[in-house]
Amino acid sequence: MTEHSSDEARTAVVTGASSGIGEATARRLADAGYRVVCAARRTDRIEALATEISGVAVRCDVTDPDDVARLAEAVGERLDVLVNNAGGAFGQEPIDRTDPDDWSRMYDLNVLGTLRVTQALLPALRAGGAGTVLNVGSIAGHLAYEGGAGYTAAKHGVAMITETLRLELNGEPVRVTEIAPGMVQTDEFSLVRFGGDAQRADAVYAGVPEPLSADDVADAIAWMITRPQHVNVDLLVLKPLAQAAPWKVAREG
Ligand code: 8X3
Repeated sequence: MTEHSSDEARTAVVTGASSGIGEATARRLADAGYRVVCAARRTDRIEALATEISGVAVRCDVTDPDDVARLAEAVGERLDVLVNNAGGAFGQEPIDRTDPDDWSRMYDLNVLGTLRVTQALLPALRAGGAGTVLNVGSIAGHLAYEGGAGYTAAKHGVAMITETLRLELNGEPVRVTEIAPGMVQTDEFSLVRFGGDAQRADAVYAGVPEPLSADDVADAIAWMITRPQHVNVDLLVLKPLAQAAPWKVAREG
């Protein structure tokens, strides 16, 4: 296995780094000694974050192949870690009422976004000699829930990218891993899902004693990444104590 010399900073790319799990992961990886390339659409946020953690900000919308090509250019020839975090849900309607346009957007963002960035950065991960691809999936990628089909379909797609890539890279020095969080309370996930309806978004977490925080997930991601390179955490499912399933949450009050 190729090892890096101790004075050479390892580099990690985090997509969707402007908020939530992505931002928290960028901070955790910087704490762990990585030079973090913070990629997202909102340049003001990633520039502030990059300044704070001595990283680099690269504007990147993962649904835009030109942006992804520019990200790969900014990364250069060698890369150690890719965290495919950019993603999200649009809508939560039953199948008989769900909007196919929401499904297209979710597939483009979650599945094709992960594919585009992975394809573009895989050469640098291979060249680094000790790479890791970590896909931020969801419990929605491993089960079904009512109203969730568009999102669960997309996250199942992410899970299959993870599984397939691990098979295809077998024998190469690149780990392929997935974290599958359940209920995580972030500023934006549910608000985006419900098109800015704060009441609907707040109801998701109502009475839940302690949903996961973005930092709880980032902590687990950093743990997965900082295992010795021969240890591949295939899949880590992370839920708050109060959640047994998407539809089974112990609420107070
Ligand atoms: C978010 C978890 O249960 O809302 O990825 O689908 S869930």
